[in-house]
Amino acid sequence: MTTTESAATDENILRAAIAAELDRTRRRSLALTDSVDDAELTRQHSPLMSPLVWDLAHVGNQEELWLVRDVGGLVPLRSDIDELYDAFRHARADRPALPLLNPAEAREYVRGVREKTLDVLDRTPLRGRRLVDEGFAFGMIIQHEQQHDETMLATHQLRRGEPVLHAPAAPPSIAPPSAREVLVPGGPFTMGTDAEPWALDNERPARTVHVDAFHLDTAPVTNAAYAEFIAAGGYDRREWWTEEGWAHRQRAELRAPLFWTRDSDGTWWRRRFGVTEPVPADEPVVHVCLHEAQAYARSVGRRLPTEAEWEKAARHDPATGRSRRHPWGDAAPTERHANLGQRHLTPAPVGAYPLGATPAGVHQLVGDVWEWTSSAFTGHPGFAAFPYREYSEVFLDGGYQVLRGGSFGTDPSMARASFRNWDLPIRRQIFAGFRCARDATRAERT
Ligand code: AVJ
Ligand code: FE
Repeated sequence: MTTTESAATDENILRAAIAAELDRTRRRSLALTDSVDDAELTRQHSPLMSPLVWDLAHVGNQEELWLVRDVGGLVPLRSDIDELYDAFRHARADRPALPLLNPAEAREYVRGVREKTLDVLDRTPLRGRRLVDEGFAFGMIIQHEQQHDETMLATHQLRRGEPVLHAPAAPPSIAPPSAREVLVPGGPFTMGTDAEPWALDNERPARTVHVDAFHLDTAPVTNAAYAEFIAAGGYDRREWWTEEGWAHRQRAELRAPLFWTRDSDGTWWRRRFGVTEPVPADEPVVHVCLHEAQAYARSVGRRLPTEAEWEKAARHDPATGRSRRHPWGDAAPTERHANLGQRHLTPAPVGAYPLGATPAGVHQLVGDVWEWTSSAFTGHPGFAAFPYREYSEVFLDGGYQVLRGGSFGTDPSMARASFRNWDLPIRRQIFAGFRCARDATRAERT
């Protein structure tokens, strides 16, 4: 084969991979929306969330805007509905009152858009223009749909009624971490990325960041540990809360993680996708806000890691000095590395993924629960919005906090350890937990 022919072959392999990812993603969206009836699709299950039917048509609309119209240069299927599905025009709470596509229309719309997208994919060169280079725009739209799928999963968790989602139980703990924490030595590492083809704008550019030595917990904080915090009066000990956290704790009358209830003999129960069950002791705690995470950390004499600390622990390879894709290395995650992609409907117990640990022995950084960090969502130095300001830029320095690592509901297409998520410090409906860190002593720093 000539060089030109082999480049064409590579491009066709990439096209086939993109088509498969688009299809895999759409199956998830349809499973999340086919599992409830039309009344439940159009109802608002919580003022924090959109009706599921809005999310479905919105992912189709974003796909139409970027892939059909921008990349493909085709005429709109439905330019009349752009306004309805523009997340910045209508707050989530107001969306049920809009003249939205009904479930049958929304399904037909996303199907029609997808048909055009696949034509565009077939005839678009996947290089030459930054938007399409290495399939970026397709990767961006796949990740966008998967992010809404995780949001829809959170809507399912808020919904009342009989369970409609089913999945095998998460794997058991097979090799818990051998130590409670590890010392991450001080020094520089490469934060962010220039090399990941599907990395989003807020992960770029790569740059060198110095991180002082610190200790990081080898596992996220478990339900058992969190229940001890509650039993020790954690929600009433003002001294463990930040000022902002205490004000929120009072206002919102926080007393336990979202979805927890206590029965008369003191046992904690949780509601999970319509099933009420005892809180499992050794799973990472989930559905806590930043303020609860910070109060817990202070109660045990610790703190949350900064975003840079979290990323260094997850990516820096002291042997080569490189930052890797994942805590375990550069290989793509398998079901033995991390609890991702809604394969299970819970976080897995600590010790379920020894293969996914870092060489230093930090477990479950990726998957299970998003981890709150102590860092506000800001742009990396040199940040430039691409391809649109509304993905990241409008949220920078806007009071949002960074979460890292992905949850059991996060798709593997976002499992790279440079991926950044963000939300308001008070949010608890997302699948968020945390792990603790502490400063190294002076002696440990040298
Ligand atoms: C990255 C999860 C914070 O849901 O607000 C979806 C993702 N952006 N549509 C969000 C997003 C546009 C975003 N998060
Ligand atoms: Fe969106």
